[in-house]
Amino acid sequence: MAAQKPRVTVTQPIVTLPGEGQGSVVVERQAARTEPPRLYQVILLNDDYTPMEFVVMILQEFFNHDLETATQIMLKIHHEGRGVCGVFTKDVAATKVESVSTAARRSGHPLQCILEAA
Ligand code: TYC
Repeated sequence: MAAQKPRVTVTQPIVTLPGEGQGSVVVERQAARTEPPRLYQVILLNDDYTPMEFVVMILQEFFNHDLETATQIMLKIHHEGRGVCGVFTKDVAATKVESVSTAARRSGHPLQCILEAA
């Protein structure tokens, strides 16, 4: 796996020791700069077997879409082969993929759910 880019930049305190300056110690602390978290799309893939109603239920239950939006997303996947269910931080996106995949397997459907960097 590729190395993660560090997301927190911490600037070290600057210390001036006695004898180097005016005989006093100066500590400057600069605020840590936190970059926003990377985001990941959770994507559903089309297949020929999973019932449309099951996909709509998944979009409502796991991604909090209303019935109309869930139906539109399901139809987009059905026609175009894939569709975005939502965008999340990595841990949340990975948990969604796991939960959807488990629910699909339990119901005997081949529905595929993946994540992609946004
Ligand atoms: N193509 C499926 C059918 O005709 C419906 C479907 C939609 C399946 C979206 C998967 O991610 C999916 N029953």
